[in-house]
Amino acid sequence: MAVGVFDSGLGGLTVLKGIRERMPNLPLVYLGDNAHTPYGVRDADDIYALTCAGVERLWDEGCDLVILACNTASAAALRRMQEKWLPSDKRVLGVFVPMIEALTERQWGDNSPPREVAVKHVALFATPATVASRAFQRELAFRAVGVDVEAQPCGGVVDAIEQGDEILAEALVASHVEALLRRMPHPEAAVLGCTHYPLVEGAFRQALGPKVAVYSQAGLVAASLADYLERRPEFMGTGTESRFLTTGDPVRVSGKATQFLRSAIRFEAA
Ligand code: DGN
Repeated sequence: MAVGVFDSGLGGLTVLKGIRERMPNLPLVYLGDNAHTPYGVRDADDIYALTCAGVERLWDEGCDLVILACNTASAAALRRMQEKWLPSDKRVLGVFVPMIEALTERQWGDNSPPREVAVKHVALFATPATVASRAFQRELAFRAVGVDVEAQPCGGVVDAIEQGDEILAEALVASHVEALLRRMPHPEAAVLGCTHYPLVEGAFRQALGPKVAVYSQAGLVAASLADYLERRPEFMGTGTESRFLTTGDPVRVSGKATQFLRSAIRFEAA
């Protein structure tokens, strides 16, 4: 048994890296749906069907707990999936809640009514599908009142990162940040709501300036998972080996992933 990590492609590797830094011996099985990436431009039903197929594949691998390391999939599919599989002994967790808990200074599982929080103006950067879903605002409203969210769909950034075109990715980030700051000149916090964005976090920070607190997911999701496993050790898994599966071409995906994380990774066919 291992913990499953699912993503539409390579972006979830930033979350996997965060988990490994925090829990180096936790066995993980990563599944990238590279055959169908990117999800960010698909409609919600399509994303739901692909995400269910990916998670079920990880269950076949013995992963009773799966992290959806993709905001687009979490936004379109997580709530529906959690409802569908609630009666089972399997669990699926997403990447929004840890970030929103950090933003609203809440402990995991604190279901008290929404309340005033310190942060009042939040800039959200995410894929067009995540922004269109309004899932971030919905989850935030369960926990906080009086927070103004300005969302920027960052078209093109994921593709530029996947193609390894750092210059284009950084130029797109700068123009998306500029567009958002025209609508909300002084956010106190910026949320990087896409698992690809830690790879261009420097460009976000530079364009936003030093006064904006940047919330990036890898560390937050890892901390939240560590906390969850402390309370639910039955999901911890056995052994220490991690595996990497892809619905795409394993040789091509291994090459890209190695470039992406700057450390050697070998994918197998899912
Ligand atoms: N990394 C994915 C996310 O967090 O939303 C987006 C990738 C994609 O499929 N566009």
